[in-house]
Amino acid sequence: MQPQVSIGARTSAVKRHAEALGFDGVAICDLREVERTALDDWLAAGYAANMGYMGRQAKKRRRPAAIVEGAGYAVVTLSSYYHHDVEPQPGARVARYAWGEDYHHVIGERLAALRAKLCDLGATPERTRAYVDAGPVPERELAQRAGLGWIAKNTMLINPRIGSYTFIGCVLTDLDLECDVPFDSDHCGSCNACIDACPTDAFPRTRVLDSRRCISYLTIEHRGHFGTEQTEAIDDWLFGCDICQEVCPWNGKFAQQTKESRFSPRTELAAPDLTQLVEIEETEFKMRYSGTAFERTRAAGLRRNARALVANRKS
Ligand code: B12
Ligand code: SF4
Ligand code: SF4
Repeated sequence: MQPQVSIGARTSAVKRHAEALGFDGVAICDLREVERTALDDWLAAGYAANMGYMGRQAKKRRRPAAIVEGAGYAVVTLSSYYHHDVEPQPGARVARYAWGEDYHHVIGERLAALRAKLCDLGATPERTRAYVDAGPVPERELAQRAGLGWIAKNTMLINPRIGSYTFIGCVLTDLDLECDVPFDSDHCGSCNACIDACPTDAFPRTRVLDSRRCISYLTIEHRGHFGTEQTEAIDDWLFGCDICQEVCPWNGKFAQQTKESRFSPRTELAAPDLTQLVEIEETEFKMRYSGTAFERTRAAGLRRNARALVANRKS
């Protein structure tokens, strides 16, 4: 049963609460079907590489209303993780999103508080669930639909106020809320800087990314060894890649320093010492990197990346 507060007052209360929790953007959309062909074509072309979960989740990604039974709305949030440059160790670059505490924890905590607010306002707890980069949620599409930005040529969701160095987080809910207007304009214009700058030509066309060629995929999601081509492709990137965001004029002008102290750069993440990583074992890896985004590669993946960087440095 939903309470007797007007839908407008309820929606404002949710948004005010999200802002107080530290989110840099919040908006609401409904969970009607996702435009089918983009995801299907992407999967059929093999652009998901070995991320088998993308195929397994496809049915729900296309039909987000099926993710949580009874949930018809998404409260979509943006959180900036941008931090000014940190001097990298020569030969080891790390993508900005991984410089501080694991965003799954930080944003997950904020989303849990937002979910609690939705439940206070009358949402059914079993029909109200939070997600950040986990589960079958088509996060960028929901953010675009909620009006938080456009899906740019580099496939990132760009918000015109703060750029693209943001995490998207969602709470899917059955609470009736007022939806925002989708962001239907495209502000890339004639710019092609990201496509031109990608060192591995990972964009077969604008707004489509072939993960098999993407340094972010290779260094984070790829399991197993690297061949020569993959070793060379990652160049000096130890974990992730930011090139197609660094060259974007919207980030140049509008990226905003994060307000979240837990995203402040830690030296062992933002400027790691390669020599300590080429032989790193699981126990030490856990001691050093528990609670950070690095956990995703485990010790074996980080070792592999570090060794590739050393090989690239020599060649
Ligand atoms: C798989 C994945 C990857 C893969 C593939 C990336 C890709 N471009 O598809 C790899 C490992 C390469 C990757 C890399 C990165 N990722 Co990633 N990734 C994801 C994940 C799990 C799924 C993305 C996906 O569905 N891809 C499939 C393609 C087909 O989907 P899509 O490009 O989003 O397009 C869909 C819709 O947007 C729509 N669409 C496309 N164009 C248009 C246009 C219009 C007008 C409309 C209406 C719809 C539409 O159709 C598609 C079908 O649904 C999401 C989290 C999530 N649950 O969604 C994070 C996510 C996209 N990643 C994120 C981040 C931060 C990164 C990196 C920056 C990390 C780094 N620095 O190394 C890089 C960026 C590389 C890049 N240019 O995309 C953030 C992006 C935040 C943002 N502001 O956009 C997300 C949202 C995670 C999060 N919760 O914050 N990622
Ligand atoms: S993250 Fe790096 S490798 Fe991947 S598409 Fe962007 S520039 Fe290319
Ligand atoms: S670099 Fe240019 S084309 Fe690429 S996302 Fe930014 S504005 Fe769009």
